[in-house]
Amino acid sequence: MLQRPRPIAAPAAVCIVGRVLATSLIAATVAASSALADPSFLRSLDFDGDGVVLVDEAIALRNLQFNEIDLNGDDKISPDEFDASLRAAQARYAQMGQSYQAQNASPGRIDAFTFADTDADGFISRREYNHHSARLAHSLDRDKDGIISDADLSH
Ligand SMILES: [Ca+2]
Ligand SMILES: [Ca+2]
Ligand SMILES: [Ca+2]
Repeated sequence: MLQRPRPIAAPAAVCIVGRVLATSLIAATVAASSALADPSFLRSLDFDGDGVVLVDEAIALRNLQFNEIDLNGDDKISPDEFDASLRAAQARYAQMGQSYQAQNASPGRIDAFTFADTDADGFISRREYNHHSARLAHSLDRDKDGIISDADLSH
């Protein structure tokens, strides 16, 4: 059962995050996309708080997250590093009073990892990660106008 986060008296950007999270869960890619769905990440993009984020900016900034997830710097994300990034995301959501449903079931992690590991070698390479960033950001931009807006996420 999907349960949408319900921020109370939240600014527009935070409401967007709730819908991004719900959308991502439906797509079953939320775990691999945790950096993009990260509330602070989206807020950092949405400077004027109008709920609009450029697709290209979302891709570029999510790509930068690779270096944070790749803890040992071998230019690929192992399952352990992936799990660590999920735990960090969960902690950030908890700070905001939101739950991170993808954490509730480990099969969700496995699915998301497998989804991003397109050559199935057991690691998410930088190339695979960047490819997934683009795929995710473009999937959120439903009307394909190059921005992820409130309208894209409201249906
Ligand atoms: Ca690594
Ligand atoms: Ca791989
Ligand atoms: Ca759009």
